[in-house]
Amino acid sequence: VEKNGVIDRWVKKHLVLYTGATRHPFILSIRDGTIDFSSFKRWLGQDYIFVREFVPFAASVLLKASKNSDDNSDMEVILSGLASLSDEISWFKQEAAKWDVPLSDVVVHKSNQNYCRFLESLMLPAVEYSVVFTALWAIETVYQESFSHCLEDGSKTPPELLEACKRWGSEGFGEFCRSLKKIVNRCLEKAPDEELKKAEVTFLHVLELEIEFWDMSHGGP
Ligand code: HMH
Repeated sequence: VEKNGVIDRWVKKHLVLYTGATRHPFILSIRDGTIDFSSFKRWLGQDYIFVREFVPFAASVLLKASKNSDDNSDMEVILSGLASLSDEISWFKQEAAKWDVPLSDVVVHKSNQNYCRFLESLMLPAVEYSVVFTALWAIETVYQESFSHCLEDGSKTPPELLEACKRWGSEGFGEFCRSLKKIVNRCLEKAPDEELKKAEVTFLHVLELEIEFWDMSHGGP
């Protein structure tokens, strides 16, 4: 049995916000089959833009791992994440063609812009490894927890959306997220108080940005 780490404490402490991000009405509408496909198409176009920005962010975490990490396996975990992002970009293009979403002229929504700007701020060399790793873990885990919920027994996810849900809801991606969590817990264990505080604020910021991203997809302002 794994010893409870910092992450489990934070998730408990901020459970309302965490649940807001991982059980959003957009996700619940996929799970109960009531989703409006135009919402899904909006999400698809915007998330493609997001993922393209997420690649350099993940690469910046890789760079920090190569410089700061005291564990060689960190780099391999991030590298495998980067490799699946290559696959993910191809998937987005294929999926967009299927749904008639023209990726070349997606207008970037304000919430998406905010999120991408936040990622950019984290790419600065001065931002600590434990802080950026917390963000990486949170970003991936919100999607894992959300989409795996749409695959659980009793869900009425439309067959057209199963592939999207499996991309992030599958056991393989779950395993990846658990590897990320172990690394974050290890980093945070050793972090000075001030850095720990920064990482916690970053975690909360990711949750807020994820909620706004779902709101945007769901048809919010
Ligand atoms: C907005 N958050 C958002 N998009 C994603 N693709 C992920 C997380 C997971 O990579």
